Amino acid sequence: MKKIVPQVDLIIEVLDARIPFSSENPMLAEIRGDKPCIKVLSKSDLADPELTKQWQDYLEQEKDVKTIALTTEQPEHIRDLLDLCRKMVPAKASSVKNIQAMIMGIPNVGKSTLINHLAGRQIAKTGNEPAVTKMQQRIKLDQGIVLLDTPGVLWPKLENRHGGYRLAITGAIKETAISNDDIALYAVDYFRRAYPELLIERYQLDQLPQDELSLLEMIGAKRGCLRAGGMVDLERAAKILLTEFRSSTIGRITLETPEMMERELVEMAEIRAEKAAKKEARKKKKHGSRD
Ligand SMILES: Nc1nc2c(ncn2[C@@H]2O[C@H](COP(=O)(O)OP(=O)(O)O)[C@@H](O)[C@H]2O)c(=O)[nH]1
Ligand SMILES: [Mg+2]
Repeated sequence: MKKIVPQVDLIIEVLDARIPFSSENPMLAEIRGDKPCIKVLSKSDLADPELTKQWQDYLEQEKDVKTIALTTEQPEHIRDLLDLCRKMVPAKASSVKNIQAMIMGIPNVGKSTLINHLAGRQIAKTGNEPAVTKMQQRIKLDQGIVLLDTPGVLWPKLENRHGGYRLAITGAIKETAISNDDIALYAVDYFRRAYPELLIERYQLDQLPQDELSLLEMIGAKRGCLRAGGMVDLERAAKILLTEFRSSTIGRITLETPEMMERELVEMAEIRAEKAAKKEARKKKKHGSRD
């Protein structure tokens, strides 16, 4: 990516509107330098519209960044992205020169679907499987825009445990060390606090229990996920909850807000500082014992 950036006029980063923070490339700000950037909030039909608006305002505070929320539910708006590309590169806006745009995003974020809509034909394979796009390719679009498609790569946000959970909840990561039950428990705990009314409505609950385990059990019981002896089958309850979140059957839900992002960035910085301090202390100790 570092090699390609100098050759392009513009960078298009495709983010999942439900997790604009956890699906972003944490290195992008550094890599792009002063190249203009469009952040596409994809699958916006699944996300909370109010929060999508909040995210757009927030992300556009960064210099040379514009955003656009898109969804395949409104394909007629997808090509607005091409107009925005031209606007973002004023030097070439009124010229016949091509605009070279690099497009990037984690697997499963909807990048191939977007490219196919922009091109008006089937170019990239789509699928609900991470990493379908493997090769880099150049795609010529209308309005003199050339897309440089890069393979979808997932940059591990190991530092932020919340990011791992949220990527797993949306299905962006399939093979994870976290069990389905834990993912669903994390999800239901967030829904309980952020979208209580959606849970009550969807699962016909009278009230919400205070802890996530009781809540997931209650949902499982409502759905008849019972094992012999009347115990709730948590694994099945977890599957139902995650499937219904991913299809937005529970409702339009966004898993993180700009405030949450800022808080977590502070936490991450603190953890990093703590680690560095410990390392320093160890070094000193080692050095000291040698003297
Ligand atoms: N609900 C919804 N699903 C979408 C949208 N765009 C893509 N998808 C689905 O997301 C999955 C991944 O899409 P794909 O384009 O292959 O993602 P890529 O890995 O980033 O290239 C597919 O099942 C698509 O049908 C959208 O706007 N809304
Ligand atoms: Mg793809």
